Amino acid sequence: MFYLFTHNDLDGVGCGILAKLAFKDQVRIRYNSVGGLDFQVERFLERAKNDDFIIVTDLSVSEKNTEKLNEFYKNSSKVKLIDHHKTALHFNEYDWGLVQVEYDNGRLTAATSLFYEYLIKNKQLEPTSSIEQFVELVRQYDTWEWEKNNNEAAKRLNDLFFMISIDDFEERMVQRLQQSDSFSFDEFETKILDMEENKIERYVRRKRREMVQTFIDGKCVGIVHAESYHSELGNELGKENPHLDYIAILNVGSKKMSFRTIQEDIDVSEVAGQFGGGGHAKASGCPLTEHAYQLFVAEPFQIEPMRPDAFRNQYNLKAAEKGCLYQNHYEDYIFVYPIKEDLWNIDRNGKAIARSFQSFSEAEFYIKRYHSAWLARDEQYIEYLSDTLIRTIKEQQLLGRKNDETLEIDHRFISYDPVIHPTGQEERPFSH
Ligand SMILES: [Mn+2]
Repeated sequence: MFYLFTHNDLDGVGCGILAKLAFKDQVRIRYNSVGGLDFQVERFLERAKNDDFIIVTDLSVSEKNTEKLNEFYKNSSKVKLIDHHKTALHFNEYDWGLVQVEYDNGRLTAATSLFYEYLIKNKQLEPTSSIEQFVELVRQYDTWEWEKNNNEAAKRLNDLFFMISIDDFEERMVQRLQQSDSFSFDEFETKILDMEENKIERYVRRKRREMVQTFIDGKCVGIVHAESYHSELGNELGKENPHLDYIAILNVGSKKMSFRTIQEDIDVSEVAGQFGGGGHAKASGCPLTEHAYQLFVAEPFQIEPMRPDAFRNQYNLKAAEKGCLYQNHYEDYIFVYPIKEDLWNIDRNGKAIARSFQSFSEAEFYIKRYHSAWLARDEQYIEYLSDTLIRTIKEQQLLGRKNDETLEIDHRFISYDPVIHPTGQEERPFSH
């Protein structure tokens, strides 16, 4: 009998599906969390028979179990551990360890892809194009390569995995891969995936209006409270707000928070590390400690959420040659305009700020990051332009009055229109 101990995420269950395809009813599979594996392996080793073959995929065993597995291997040669995590590379010291982080061409491996190649090499599984497609979707999802390649099917496979039970998922996939020439979702799966996608979209749209931005520890952070869809939320908010260093997603109920970034130079595992958490450079998490609560919940509580940029404008358009207007909660009017090619200025409440920018996006980055402003609606833009125009005319008139001689008077108008004198008195220069 084969015994497979594997992770309970998509990559781990991918290995389970391959094992079912290869060994049929000659395999027992246990899906484990990272913390639950060692107990299961230990229990197995207490009862194992000599002809049992134990395979561990996508997870590492403890030092103690490593010793025990090595003993078991010496007697039977029936042990294999296959993993793709850097932290597991030391298992390669053993004959039964197979740990590889990336392929020769630089692409990242997944446990499912390594296990697939292992089974084929051992002639325990016939390669087919549907299995190959499935394995590649799992690999792309597990390594985040799907994002770069915009591989929606990989993302949807993982969504489906979380929408139905592991048993149901395993059964569906095994059947599909045995019967179909190429991998695709069936009608039912497509339907529930579409529904889920709409639901996520609505959720993200709502959350977008709740995000506040502030500086914490010198980093510009977007903060949002959410219970679910952290990946989608972090991703969308990050892409929409490139002026933010990272997004913090808080769940006060479970006293946890997670961090996401799309910035090359930001490592959010460092941020999580400060509060006793960890993770990857682009996605991490930590407990919501009292200190973190102060910084991320209590202090930003007064801040009004950022508003999204106006999106139905005809006149106030980003990067317009005639300039465009931004607004914030402090009632600042921020006007961005080019003064020549590759040189943009910003006026804040009618005063030019002390520096200029080499591109519109650089100027916008500054406005959003340091003034928490959004693109104003057309109505505000027109009001701003007309106010500015009137003020300019008035200023010129005041100036003109001071140098009366230089002012050219058009008698046709003046004879009809009363003129307001700078003293405030109305005067009619020509009485008839
Ligand atoms: Mn994995």
